[in-house]
Amino acid sequence: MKKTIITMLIALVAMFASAETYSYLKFTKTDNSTVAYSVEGLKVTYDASNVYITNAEGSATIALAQVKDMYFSNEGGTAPTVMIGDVNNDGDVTIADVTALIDYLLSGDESGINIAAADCNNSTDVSIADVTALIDYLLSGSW
Ligand SMILES: [Ca+2]
Ligand SMILES: [Ca+2]
Repeated sequence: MKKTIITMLIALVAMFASAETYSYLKFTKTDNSTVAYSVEGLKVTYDASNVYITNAEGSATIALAQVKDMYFSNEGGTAPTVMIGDVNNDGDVTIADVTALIDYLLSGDESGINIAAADCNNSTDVSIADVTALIDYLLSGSW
């Protein structure tokens, strides 16, 4: 029993000690975007519907319903993660993305298209070569 308490205390101390070295408090939202807040002067409060974040840079409010995850990190950055190949933005890379990509190349219509996910061969532009790369990925399972 004593051993358990000591172990818990060490874990707590380690937790606080490491928390002090982190530079950002980050939130992952339900749409998988992330926001980072500097821990400098950080104060976090919440009520039944929102999280209120105040730090040296200002303040922000996030609806609790939008919060998927909350954690400390040393990396800032607010760029949402992009799933390469998920051209139609439905969370999966399938043959439907090939269709969406071809439709886009033929029509030039970006509506409903995640253009950042369409550059499958990482060439910084979207062309027929990305269709080939996407089909290769679907057939082989690797980029
Ligand atoms: Ca998709
Ligand atoms: Ca490309």
